[in-house]
Amino acid sequence: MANFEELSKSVISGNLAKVKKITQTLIDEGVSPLDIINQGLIGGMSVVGARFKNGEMFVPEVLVAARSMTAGIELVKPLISAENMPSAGKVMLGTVKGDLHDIGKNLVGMMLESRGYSIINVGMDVSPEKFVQLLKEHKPDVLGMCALLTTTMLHMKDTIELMKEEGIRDQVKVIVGGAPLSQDFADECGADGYAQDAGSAVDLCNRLLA
Ligand code: B1M
Repeated sequence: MANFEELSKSVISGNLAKVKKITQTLIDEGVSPLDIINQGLIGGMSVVGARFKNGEMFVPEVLVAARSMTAGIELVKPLISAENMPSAGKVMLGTVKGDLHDIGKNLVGMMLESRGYSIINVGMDVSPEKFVQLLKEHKPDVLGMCALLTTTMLHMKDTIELMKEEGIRDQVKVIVGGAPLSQDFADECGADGYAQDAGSAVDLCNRLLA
């Protein structure tokens, strides 16, 4: 019988084949997809984060771990999306200029998708100009910006300012998220809301679009 600890350890060691195997076993055993993500896959990635911070793991190892976590998420994703939820709105998600972290953003997208939102994922390293162009093109109900670096989170404010200049700020709700952010920062940069994690991002979108 597979367990979350074994799954977390496989994420930490970047053992993609084992992550897939254990994830599939957990699915077959009827374990909740959200528990597999939160307790197994993200649990492992949190340890990777701590070790990376302490200099016990390095970028290539972190990347391999991140890839294995994503492979596990890909297996679980169809099960979450299959939940019978009504269509809720269109959300555009992107990581801000200069920032190449996309795991959390993709997770947010997946959670939103599972709750019936349609997602336009515009990727990483998205400049304010590009965001504005894409907003005009796709006209989403919500723009969700993500940043994982204290240096890049400042581009959220730049993007919102440019949206104002271009006269499109009132046409879309703006939410922000990412590990270094806070509600205070979100207020300061003029966002409509801040979500600490993927589950809260769903609640926030539900509230903003109610
Ligand atoms: Co980077 N990195 N990284 N990294 N990396 C961090 C963020 C860091 C905290 C590590 C550390 O030092 N402890 C640190 C940032 C320090 C800071 O600014 N305060 C850091 C650094 C310094 C760097 C580099 C500069 C390292 C270097 O090159 N010297 C470099 C920068 C590259 C760049 O972006 N220009 C870099 C590179 C990388 C990799 C490419 C190797 C890789 C990213 C791979 C990828 O994303 N495809 C990577 C990783 C994996 C991490 C850590 C280890 C893990 C991040 C992650 O994916 N977490 C991270 C350390 C850590 O977080 N402990 C670290 C799992 C993910 C599920 O969580 O993204 O927080 P998170 O998302 C959560 C919430 O924040 C929230 O919901 C998610 C799920 O609950 N959320 C939102 C996220 N986005 C949201 C959006 C929303 C709402 C909620 O609405 C729109």
